[in-house]
Amino acid sequence: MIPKSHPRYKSLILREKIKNAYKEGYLADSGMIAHGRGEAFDYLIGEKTTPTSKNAIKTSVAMLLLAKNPVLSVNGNSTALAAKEIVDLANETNSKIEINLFYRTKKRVEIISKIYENLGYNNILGNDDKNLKYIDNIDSPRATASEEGIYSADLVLVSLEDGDRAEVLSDNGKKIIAIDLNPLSRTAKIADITIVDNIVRTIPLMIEYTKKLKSKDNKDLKRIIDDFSNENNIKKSLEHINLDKYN
Ligand code: PTJ
Repeated sequence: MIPKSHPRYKSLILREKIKNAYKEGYLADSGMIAHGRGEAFDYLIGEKTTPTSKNAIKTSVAMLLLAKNPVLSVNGNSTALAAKEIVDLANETNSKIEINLFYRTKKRVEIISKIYENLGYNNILGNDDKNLKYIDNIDSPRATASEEGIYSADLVLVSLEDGDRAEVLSDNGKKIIAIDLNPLSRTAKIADITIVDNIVRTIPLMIEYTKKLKSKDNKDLKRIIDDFSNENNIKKSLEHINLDKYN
């Protein structure tokens, strides 16, 4: 039992979630290493959503609301940390949810499907092996894509993954939103919008922004996107990770 008074309470609770997900059999063992990497970057940005990331979050929501077939791609880590919020975001933005795993096993896919089902989300994609398609040029099980989901999506939100998938999806004409605490990851650099923030803070804020932006017309949403530069966003995010905080 972690005492609430512990100065690192929030961080320790997230570790518990990650550990439990591993014990329940749906988090990859490497997922614990990935979480540790994320923790280190989160520490450096001060474990708060920066104004820069808030703007990236707002712009992401504008993009989601304008997309024709947006898909939220989930893996073991994102499910362990934010499954309920991901379902709420999918419902608010009319997005689909698709399981896409680097360390894909039948058992992990089954457990993750069940988690979303238990949250009342019955249309999870990416779990029907027989009907999956494969995206060319991805040399890992992450190439899987359901026909009605990632394969035909115009926008894919990827989180807590780094590698070659974002690049290939982008080459296939899809817009990419990445949630990644590491602003220097391959995925972060390729994405159209990179949210350098912890997924546990990002998704609730995306839901808040969706409620605010839903009533705007398309022209206003487009303007938000036109005013955004991901290059500047990443540069500013790097500036937040300055090592002068020791004062
Ligand atoms: O569930 P699977 O089989 O698809 O496997 C998933 C893992 C996470 C094991 C796999 O995608 C992986 O190895 O990821 P990487 O290459 O370590 O990348 C994870 C990225 O997510 C890193 O850049 C981390 O900094 C970042 N990250 C970790 N935790 C968080 C995070 N970003 C946002 N919020 C977090 N809580």
